[in-house]
Amino acid sequence: MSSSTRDTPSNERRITDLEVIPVAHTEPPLRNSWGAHTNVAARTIIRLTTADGQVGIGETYGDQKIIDALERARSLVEGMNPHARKPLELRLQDPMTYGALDTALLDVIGKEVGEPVYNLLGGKVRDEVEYSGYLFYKYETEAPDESHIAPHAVDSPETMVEEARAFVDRHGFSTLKMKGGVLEPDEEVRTLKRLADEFGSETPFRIDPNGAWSVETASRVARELERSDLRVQFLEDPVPTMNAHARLKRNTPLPVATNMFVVDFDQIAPAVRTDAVDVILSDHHYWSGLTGNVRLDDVAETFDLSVGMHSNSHLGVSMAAMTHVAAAMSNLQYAPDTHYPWMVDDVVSTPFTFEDGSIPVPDDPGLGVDLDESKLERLAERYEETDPLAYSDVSSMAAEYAAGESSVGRSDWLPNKPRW
Ligand code: GKR
Ligand code: MG
Repeated sequence: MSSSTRDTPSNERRITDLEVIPVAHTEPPLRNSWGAHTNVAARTIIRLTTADGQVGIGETYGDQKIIDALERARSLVEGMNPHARKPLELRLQDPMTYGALDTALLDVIGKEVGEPVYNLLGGKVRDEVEYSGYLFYKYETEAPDESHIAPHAVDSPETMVEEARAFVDRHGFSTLKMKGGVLEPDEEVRTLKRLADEFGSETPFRIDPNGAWSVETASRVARELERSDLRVQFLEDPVPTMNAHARLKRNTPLPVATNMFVVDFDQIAPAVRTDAVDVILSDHHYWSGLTGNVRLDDVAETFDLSVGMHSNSHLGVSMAAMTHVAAAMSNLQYAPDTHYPWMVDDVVSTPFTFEDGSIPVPDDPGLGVDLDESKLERLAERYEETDPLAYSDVSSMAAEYAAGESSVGRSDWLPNKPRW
């Protein structure tokens, strides 16, 4: 079979301009098993323009590596037909770089054909996307204003219940995920039990220690949770490796989810072969964009695996992208995660609000969100002025600790795993 790289003749529809715009936004000092979020963090906004003036936007991580990769992709993107996504994916050979462009290309196409992005992904199977309320232990927030939720330190079961109450009252979440791997495992179990006392044991819970526990510790925690009346949806990355998950799964009937050891299509086969996972957490930022996420949804279903959705700190463009793709994923069985309620800055004209913990799927053509030029400019200037650490690069969180550069800096910090 001969292959062709001829994608389309239409010149006015071609991409003429790729803008890669790093921005800096404020973050609360959320804690995890690597360290804590920095006060100012980086993201990258992608803007594509076609010869006839159509604009498409995307958002991705903010580290120098992705910025450089997007800059290197410029010669492939400028001049391309926005519909020719597969050849671009093949030429890039990099799911993360492609993922950033895929969202912006689908936004262009959606506006061109007058369809919301979910319809380009096969159509929506839900009208609104329920998100989980993502709870974190945290340090005290510096200079909070009324938009900050839980500004005080959250470092005990009691303070976590206060945080969760504020979260649920403000956004209406009915599924709760707690970031673990911060306090002693028994203290984190005690926190989950206190949350169940507060919100009812029928509330679905998840805990995600990001691989901070050994198989032995995780097995003990799992037994404790099985004995409780907590409704545990899954244990998320309780242990550090695929092999450790396979061992853990022999010790517990609780489902196991991951966004750490199955992060690429190549890793699905070994995970299935070793029975290491029940739920793969998708993420369009690194699973080859929205297109790749729908592919993952189908592949996972073939192997009787469930799908959820992972998040990192993100702004409104990613919120829109996540909502469109979640609407189109028929095998998505768990409320996706989002860091969005923790964010105080945004780049979109109309930031999203949760209704009973859900976001209605936007029906306008494309992603259905626009950039607010003045907000974008302000956050882009801030990036230039502050040279923020990119949150996606987890080593930067550890580095922040090591350098002791922030108010939470600790020079003795080593995020080695398992920790307990
Ligand atoms: O934002 O601190 C955080 C999370 O721990 C993040 O690093 C993870 O990528 O949320 C993520 C997860 O589910 O593992
Ligand atoms: Mg996780």
